Amino acid sequence: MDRYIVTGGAGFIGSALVRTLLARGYRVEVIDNLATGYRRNLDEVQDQITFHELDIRDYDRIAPVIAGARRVFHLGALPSVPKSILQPVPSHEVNINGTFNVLRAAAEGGAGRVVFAASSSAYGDTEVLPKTESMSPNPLSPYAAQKVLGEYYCSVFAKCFGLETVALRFFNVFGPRQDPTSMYSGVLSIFLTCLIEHRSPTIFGDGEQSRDFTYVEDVTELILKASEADGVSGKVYNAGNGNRYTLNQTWDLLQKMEGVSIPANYGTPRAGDVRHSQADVTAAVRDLGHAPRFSFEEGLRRTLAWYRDDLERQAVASDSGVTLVS
Ligand code: UD2
Repeated sequence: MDRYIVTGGAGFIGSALVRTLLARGYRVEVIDNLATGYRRNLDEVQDQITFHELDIRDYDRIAPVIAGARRVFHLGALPSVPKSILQPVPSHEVNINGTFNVLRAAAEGGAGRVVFAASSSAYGDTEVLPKTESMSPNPLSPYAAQKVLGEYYCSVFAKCFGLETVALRFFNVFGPRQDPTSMYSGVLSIFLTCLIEHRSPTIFGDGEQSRDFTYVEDVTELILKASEADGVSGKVYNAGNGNRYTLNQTWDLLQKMEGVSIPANYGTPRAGDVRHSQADVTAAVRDLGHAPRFSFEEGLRRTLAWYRDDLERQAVASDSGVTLVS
């Protein structure tokens, strides 16, 4: 049976993709070193997958797993713009050397198409919105530069080594299982847990920066489409929703949804931050059949419900003395 590899499959987007693939009846193998992902993200599907606790920096160990796979979804990365500024070495090693290793393993091992998780941060600040793939990259952080180089490597592997590749620039993906506990966590995971616990979030800067927040299931569907579409190898596509909301609008919306009033705190702007982000999805719709289904509000509702259930699960587990080991 054909094998589908997901690097970073214990992460929040990767574990959602694993579920999407399993729902299609595919045989799924995960490569993850659990640096930022968690085994618990795969809890109820663990019997249906093969889990390889491996680091993508270790070519010799990942190569045999990737060899011969029908599709490789390369989502393994050290995310976060600020983390890449504070700790550029590990993020370089994982995001650049690790990506090279995955592509090399796929090319040398005769694997099928690799779909790479690139980033909307590639654009930096542009004068024009929405952002289209024809704009020149303008990375503002090591993380953004690493993701742009990953795209270049994808296209070069397609040109020079005959490996099929597609890079998708993810635009601020959110949804269930996004880890809210780190200082580098995605802003919506932080906002949603603050909302549930009636705490004020800290907004970095004036809150007028905007993002194209994209619900995770729309992204996993697009990843699947990108893995099968004809005539797209070597190309780069936006994986966004096409809308944008400022952080102030977003926090207001969440308070209205819950019927509460919790003023946010404001802190200093974050280094490396992009001011505005919004995807032009024309090319993804045309070439890949992208069809986002979830409005921002619907995505927020689903994610909020998931965090609420998860907090209750954790409370029950701690009352019963069970330790949730990640
Ligand atoms: C970037 C990419 C995104 C993805 C991600 C991976 C852009 C536009 N987006 O996300 O596509 O690759 O990196 O890490 O580059 N913020 C607060 N308070 C908080 C946390 C964040 O105000 O507690 C702000 C932060 O300063 C930023 C916005 O919220 O302006 C979004 O931050 P984020 O860390 O969720 O994602 P971002 O945009 O760096």
